[in-house]
Amino acid sequence: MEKNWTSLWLKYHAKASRNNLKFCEMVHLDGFNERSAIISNALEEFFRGVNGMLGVKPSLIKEANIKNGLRILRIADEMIPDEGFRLTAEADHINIEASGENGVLYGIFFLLRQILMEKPLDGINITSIPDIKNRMLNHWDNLDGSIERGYSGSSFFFKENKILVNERTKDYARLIASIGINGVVINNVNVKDAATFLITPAYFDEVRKLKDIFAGYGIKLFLSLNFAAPLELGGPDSADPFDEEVISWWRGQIATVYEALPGLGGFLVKADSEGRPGPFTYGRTQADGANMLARLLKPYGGLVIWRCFVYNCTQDWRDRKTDRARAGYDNFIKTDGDYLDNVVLQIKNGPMDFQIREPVSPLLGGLKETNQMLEVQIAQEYTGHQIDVCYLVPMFKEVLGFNHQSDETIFDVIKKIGFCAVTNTGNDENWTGNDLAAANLYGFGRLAWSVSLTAAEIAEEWIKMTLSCDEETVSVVKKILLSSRETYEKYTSPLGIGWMVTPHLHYGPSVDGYEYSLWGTYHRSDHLGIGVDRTLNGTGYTSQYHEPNASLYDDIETCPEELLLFFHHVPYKYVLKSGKTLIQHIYDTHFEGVLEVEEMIRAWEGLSAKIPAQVFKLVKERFSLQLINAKEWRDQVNTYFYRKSGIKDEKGREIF
Ligand code: GCW
Repeated sequence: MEKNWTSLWLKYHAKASRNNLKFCEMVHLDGFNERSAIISNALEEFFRGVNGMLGVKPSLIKEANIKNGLRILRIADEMIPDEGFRLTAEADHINIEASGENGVLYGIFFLLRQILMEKPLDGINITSIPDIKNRMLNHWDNLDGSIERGYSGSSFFFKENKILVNERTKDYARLIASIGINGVVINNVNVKDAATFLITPAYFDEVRKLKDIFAGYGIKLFLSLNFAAPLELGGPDSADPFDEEVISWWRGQIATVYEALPGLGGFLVKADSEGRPGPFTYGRTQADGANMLARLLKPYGGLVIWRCFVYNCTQDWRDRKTDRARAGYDNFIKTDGDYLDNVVLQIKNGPMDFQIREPVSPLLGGLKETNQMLEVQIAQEYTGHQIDVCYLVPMFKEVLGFNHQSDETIFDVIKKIGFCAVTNTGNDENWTGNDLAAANLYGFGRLAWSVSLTAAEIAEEWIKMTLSCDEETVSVVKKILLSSRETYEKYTSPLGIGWMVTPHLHYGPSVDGYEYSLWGTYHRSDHLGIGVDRTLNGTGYTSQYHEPNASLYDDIETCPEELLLFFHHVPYKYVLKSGKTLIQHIYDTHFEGVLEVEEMIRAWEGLSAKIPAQVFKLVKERFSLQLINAKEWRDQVNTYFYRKSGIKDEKGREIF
């Protein structure tokens, strides 16, 4: 198969600096087996990397007394847990110490990263242990090859209801292992049609191949499950988790699955959500549904990851009391403590749905006795479809660092369980549609490994590995990435209100696109003001937070301004802390957003001689689409609010 995909940040091209050569000429293994899958992959990676970058072909030697090389040794896990590693440089060699094979793999990737970034290995002395236990990617890939909310081509896992296993699969495993990912769900959470059959022998052989490839890189494979599978696979005519026939059907099914696929991580389940069936259909709780599966998975060490994206998607827009933002909390809080220990609740970062600005979901950490995993989306469904640049690491850091209750952050809530992202990959040559969108994939993995890394540090690593270590390139691209989220926010929906997007597609503006819909996604603008009243006088959503956040959000004067319209219905003439009225703020930010995109484009163009030609061209093309999008947003939003409010722009700019 001809390789028509890039190597992203694992770009083992010749590097000028050969200072590191003295550490790369030989390898000695102590306490690890060179033939085990993970170790042999780790060695292969090291050989490939240093061969490409430094032109050396290291040999594996038996004698412990090595010179000019790498000594890999096993230590007790009280010193460094399974996935961690310690790296120390001595005069003529480097030690990688780890208690488990994964640690070795991650240690090697760390070394290669240093070389890629042209950093000397001399004097290195670091211990690295992942901050979060499960670091996962969720693919929304369908078996026909399409990808729900995918903007990077088609699936590289599925095509025409068949599973693809090829060299690209292995390269993908290498890429995500290199950033510390240790779990992957390969199919869409909306499990329909052929995907329901992934848990039947029809697919076992191919799923096993995928599972084994990933296992060789320390990654567990998971499948999304159809809760209504019994009905669709010829089992009982019900999916009621209390029905004995249903339970015994699942018992048999799960036994078959684990016999064929030992070591499978478990299942991800979207139930009672957006038309997917679930326990509510039978008058049971979410815990009843999750526990039924968890009990059966327990003997195999499998996890049930249960999504909390459960809300009424057939709402009446006239109804001002029902509030979609409340739904996750209202549906799950009552079940806190009811879940078996191999159940994990997977909760989106915000209470709505991956908007450019949302408060942190009050369910995260609102639950006290339940395993929780944070879900974010790097597929930019509402944040520019990988056409518009939108580096999301700053947002993820805000969420993890959110002080949700005295001295407890979201990171504290999830660190022992997990962090996952809906991924942005597809079979495009560059994997992520826009080359710059790969910074989100890279960034998610690195952040999940080490939450104290700053968004700037992560961006810099990615740029150096992927584009170039040239100072100007690093500084210009870093600036573009770091300002991109705010820029996107400026030209799209203001102050946390969200939505206003083209229905279904979710790219481009349509201010009233969802205003009179069933989806619970309203901005409630009238001639006096804009925003949803979620205070105690409104939908009462603010009461789902702990103090001090509950009061902070409830009071318009203390509510963080970037979330003002999420929590309050605010008059156009309300004066913000900047001294500007709300309406003027809307106009100003929308004009600024477009100017900032123009500025980014100029900055990118200045790098034409320094960026690989194809990347330069493709990103430039995306930027021109982003500019069109930004102008459309600016003009539609400004015009809409000018017409609603009748208030003119103080600066007299063109509004239609
Ligand atoms: O926002 C919605 C998306 C759906 C997605 C759903 C979910 C997979 O528009 O496409 O379905 O979220 O998260 O389940």
